Amino acid sequence: MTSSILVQHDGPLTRELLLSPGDFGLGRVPDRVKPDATVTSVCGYCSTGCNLNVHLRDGEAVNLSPATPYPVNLGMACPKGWEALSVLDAVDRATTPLLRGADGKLEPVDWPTALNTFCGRFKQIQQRHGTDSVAFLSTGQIPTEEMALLGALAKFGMGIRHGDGNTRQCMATAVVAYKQAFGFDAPPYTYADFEESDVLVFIGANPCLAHPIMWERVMRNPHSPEIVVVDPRTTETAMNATLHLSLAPKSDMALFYGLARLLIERGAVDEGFIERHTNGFYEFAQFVEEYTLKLTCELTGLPASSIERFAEVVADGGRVSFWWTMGVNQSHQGVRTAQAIINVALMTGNIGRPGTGANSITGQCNAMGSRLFSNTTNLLGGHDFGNAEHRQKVADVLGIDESLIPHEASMAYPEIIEGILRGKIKGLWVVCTNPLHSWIHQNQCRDILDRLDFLVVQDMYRSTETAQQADLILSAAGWGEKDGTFINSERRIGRIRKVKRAPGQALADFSIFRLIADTWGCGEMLKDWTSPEAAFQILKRLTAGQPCDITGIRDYDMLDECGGIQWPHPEVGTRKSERGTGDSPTSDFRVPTSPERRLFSDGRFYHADGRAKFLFEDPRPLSEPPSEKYPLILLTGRGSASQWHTQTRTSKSAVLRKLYPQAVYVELNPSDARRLGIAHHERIEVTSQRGHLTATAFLTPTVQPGQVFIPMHYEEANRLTDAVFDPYSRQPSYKACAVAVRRI
Ligand SMILES: Nc1nc2c(c(=O)[nH]1)N[C@H]1C(S)=C(S)[C@@H](COP(=O)(O)OP(=O)(O)OC[C@H]3O[C@@H](n4cnc5c(=O)[nH]c(N)nc54)[C@H](O)[C@@H]3O)O[C@H]1N2
Ligand SMILES: Nc1nc2c(c(=O)[nH]1)N[C@H]1C(S)=C(S)[C@@H](COP(=O)(O)OP(=O)(O)OC[C@H]3O[C@@H](n4cnc5c(=O)[nH]c(N)nc54)[C@H](O)[C@@H]3O)O[C@H]1N2
Ligand code: SF4
Ligand SMILES: [Mo]
Repeated sequence: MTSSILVQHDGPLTRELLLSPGDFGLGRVPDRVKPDATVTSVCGYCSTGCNLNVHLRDGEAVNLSPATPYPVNLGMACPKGWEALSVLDAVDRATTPLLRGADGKLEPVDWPTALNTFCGRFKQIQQRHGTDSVAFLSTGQIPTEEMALLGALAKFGMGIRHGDGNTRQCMATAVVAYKQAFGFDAPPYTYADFEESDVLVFIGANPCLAHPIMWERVMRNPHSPEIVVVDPRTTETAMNATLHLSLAPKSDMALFYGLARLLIERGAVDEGFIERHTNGFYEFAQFVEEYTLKLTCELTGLPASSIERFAEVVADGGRVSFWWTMGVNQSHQGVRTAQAIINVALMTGNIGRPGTGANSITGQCNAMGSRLFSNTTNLLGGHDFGNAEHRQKVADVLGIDESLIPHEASMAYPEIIEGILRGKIKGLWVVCTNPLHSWIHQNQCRDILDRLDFLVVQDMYRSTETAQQADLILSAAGWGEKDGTFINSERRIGRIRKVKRAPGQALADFSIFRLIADTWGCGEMLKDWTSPEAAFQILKRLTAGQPCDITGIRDYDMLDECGGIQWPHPEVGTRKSERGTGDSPTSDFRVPTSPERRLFSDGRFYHADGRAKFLFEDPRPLSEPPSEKYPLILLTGRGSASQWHTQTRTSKSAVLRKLYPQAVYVELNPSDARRLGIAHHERIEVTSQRGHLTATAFLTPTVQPGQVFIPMHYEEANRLTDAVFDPYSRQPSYKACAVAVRRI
């Protein structure tokens, strides 16, 4: 059955828009699947990318269980994955579009009204203030096909030049660090490396609760590995470490420079690898001379014995892998910190071999998809907006005029926010992210978004902090209610499936983008993007010849057959049609040689000369050091394995809700509490220069004296944080600002 809706387009003209079968209908069951069968789908929360068996009755999902043969999770899932279906039925789902009326209330409207209002208001703003006065903010949590369609529609169809994603809050640092060091944004590892390492070093990462199934893979490592955890807090992960380096916040750069110096001193460097495959080592070696053990101890607050032991473990340990996440990326000097880690992996030759690597773990289910295909910082397919050849190639594949492609990347998220403050941006379209909870320095952010002439929020729920402030809410289907692919942390492309009907008139983001294209008047340009799978075929062609080449993936079914496929996977040989022989039609699409593949096994990096670069710089002091008035350092991050970000989804599961505290709490060291006269579970106030919150005190020795920790899942956390950014990646430094705590 094909549904259709009528849309008023440009005044009197009435157009009929076709939606793909199943948009309003029953969950689409693949033709060959029985209505009571089981289908698979990759989990829609974290970047681990576990595969789930979804059990159907009459074509609709009734339950799920972790998939066993999949090379990622091997039959395991964490609580969020197990509960993925239950969050879809919440009462606060946006079941129709909602428009703010003259009385200031959000009222349900039909899709034609919503689409006409969307296009009418944004066009009006562009006419009055220029095309750049409308921007978008997107996400790492929708399928690649959807984010690519959004990027193409907004930038080539609607003339929007500025759009960025919540991946700026998360991954921008790793992207820039890799691009500068390796020549392309390329996390090199495969999850088998967790099991093959002799030494695993986790820096600013708490996989025990943020990536529980990756952590399960570590627990399966048969080599009794040394596990080094670099984190100011004694996290769940640190409790499982053989060595915990509880350093001063944001002193990681100094630690890794000091480590590099010790390794050079001991002769624990791989001269052959450095000589053949890198540039800049000798300058780097000279630079780190200054980082004596004494200075490193001063800068990190660590005892000499710990740092020496760290060097010993890395030097003598065999295969060493380095894994970092938000403790590194979210920093005023994140890029150089990530590169301080990369430098140590390069100089010890710990890259390209099993059990090694300088490995940034991604966060969201499709962070990697957004890095390559969101058309924000990179032109579609990991291309460069500034490169004329790249623009022509993309234009040719899409069948559009090259002049439609901007010559520069977008403004980054913080510049978009600043653009609103300065009155340059008047219209904002927010897709699948919740900035009024997650963006830094919340009070300022709220005030800034208030200045917009028109705010559109496209979300599954109408109750999010940002949706509540919107002028128009577009009701979106979520994970489980639509088709597409995600790219996980080890570059594995996996398939997600529609297994449930979206509530009411909620539509897949893909369908919403297509309807907007038609209403805007640029539908013709995107006419080949007829379905997620058709879009996937376009994306494949865009990657030809790129480091992320996936032209060798035949179609969605091949992803299922192979247990997901890691990029790169280029097509081999020439096409059958060109050869004109009777070869088997699938011979161009060979199965990957191994289900687990890592990059750089030949030592060749993506810079023109094939070499990786050592990059380094003097560390800079904390942007807001503790003071007399604000004597404590606030750390923020994930609070439990059962809470996801701003909790719009996980708070809807009765099972998950039982697994974490419902109201905001603050972890405080008992010695600080004693000094401040604060008892366990007492109400306290936390204040920074920018705002305050009241919370329950949770006394624990897992935070150091002089530090407090607040999970980011509570809306209050970002009232305190400071709008400070890494200069290269523009990623916010969420994890260090000065606060004061007092009893109420
Ligand atoms: N349950 C759950 N899982 C998630 C998410 C979630 O919301 N909930 N979110 C997903 C996403 S998008 C992401 S990005 C990842 C994040 O995954 P992680 O980065 O592992 O999680 P965080 O808790 O944000 O930060 C990790 C650690 O950094 C430490 N840290 C703070 N400052 C410093 C410092 O200066 N140096 C060092 N070395 N460490 C520091 C913190 O104490 C914290 O323990 O998790 C993903 N997985
Ligand atoms: N203080 C502090 N702040 C932080 C962090 C920190 O460590 N400390 N971490 C930062 C990091 S790493 C991240 S990634 C961000 C995350 O910040 P956000 O992206 O703001 O967090 P989410 O709650 O994941 O928001 C996703 C939104 O999309 C909606 N949604 C889910 N699925 C779909 C879909 O398929 N379609 C549509 N249209 N909508 C959908 C959800 O309901 C939700 O409202 O937070 C950042 N903020
Ligand atoms: S570890 Fe991540 S991908 Fe796996 S089930 Fe949990 S949330 Fe989903
Ligand atoms: Mo993230």
